[in-house]
Amino acid sequence: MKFATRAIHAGQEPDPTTGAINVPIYQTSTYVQEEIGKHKGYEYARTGNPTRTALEACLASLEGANHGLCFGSGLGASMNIMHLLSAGDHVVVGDDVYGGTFRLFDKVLSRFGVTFSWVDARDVKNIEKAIKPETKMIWLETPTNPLLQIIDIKAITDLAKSKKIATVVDNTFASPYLQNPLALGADIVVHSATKYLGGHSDVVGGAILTSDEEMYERLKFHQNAVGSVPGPMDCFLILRGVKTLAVRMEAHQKNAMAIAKFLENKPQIERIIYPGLAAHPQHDLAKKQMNGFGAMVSIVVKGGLENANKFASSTKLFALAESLGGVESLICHPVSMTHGSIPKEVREARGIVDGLVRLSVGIEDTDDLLADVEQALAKVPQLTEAK
Ligand code: P1T
Repeated sequence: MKFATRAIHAGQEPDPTTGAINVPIYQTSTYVQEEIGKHKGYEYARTGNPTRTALEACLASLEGANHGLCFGSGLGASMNIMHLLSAGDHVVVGDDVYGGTFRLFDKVLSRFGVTFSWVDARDVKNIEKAIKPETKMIWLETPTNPLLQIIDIKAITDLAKSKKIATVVDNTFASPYLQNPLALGADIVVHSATKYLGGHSDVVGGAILTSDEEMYERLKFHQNAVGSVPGPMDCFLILRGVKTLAVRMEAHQKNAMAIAKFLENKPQIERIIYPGLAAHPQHDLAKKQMNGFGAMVSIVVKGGLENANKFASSTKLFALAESLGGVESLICHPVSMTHGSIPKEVREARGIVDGLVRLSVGIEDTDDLLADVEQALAKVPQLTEAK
């Protein structure tokens, strides 16, 4: 079956008791057993819940994975993956990642004796150089948050396999509709389901997908043992969102391309970053490993914070808020919002500067979004020289 069909049907048989077309919200914490040791496959809802099972099966199908596991947030899913590691293990991480991932690794996991090397993952040689005897994992995001770098998944997983190192790809920005890292050699895919999977900015969730049996058993053990599972209502909402993922992503990226083209070469803008523009340094790689370019657009406004703020506070349809991937357009200032936990000198060295503004382009009418961006840009003074 093709993607759009799997998004609607995978893991979602009509309810055997009532015929309900949608998987019910099994709002229960426990399940009655017939006699000691005899039950219907569910004992306690941290360990398993049928609404969650349906979501896990659906997402696994969309990523081409044998197994799926869902969590109460994207970071909950990421932490569950990190439980594969022990004190003394080392991880090589692409240096442009969601600020919360940086915080989890740098401020939490480092206290447990796991060490990290942050490298520019656009060049596989940087990954290779950072590998040590104790390296157990390579962690990548692509496209990255917020600079929309494209990382060569195949080149890195080839290297990782030759050294028996696991590769994890955070596929949140692409969604499984646009990119399937397992097919490119990754061992584990992680998603913030809060974003395109849920798609309506009404739920926080996370997911892990893998076809590696041994890793799956360990990840499942920790899902139950550590316990950051999602509730059934949240699983239902994500399942409902996923049904329209294919049509939403098409609409999202059509709008994103229009916005990116409009913003290209505007005098108030120092830099525009969208993988779909021929000027993007990894445009060809994006074409090769993705089925589209996504709907995140980042820009550096000339004049730093002051003008970035003028722009971000002048849009009317693009709401100034964290998060992304919902039907409604959002605008975010990474320095003060999503990436605020990264020390100033570190983030500036990585290109996360005060003038950077990130757009999550929604699925409203293209002309309305263009008009909104145009009127907001008109409020930004045109500087004769960039600060
Ligand atoms: O928010 P949560 O569901 O826990 O997901 C964390 C996460 C993981 N990976 C990526 C690539 C992400 O972008 C996020 C969350 N990001 C935002 C909230 C944001 O505005 O960028």
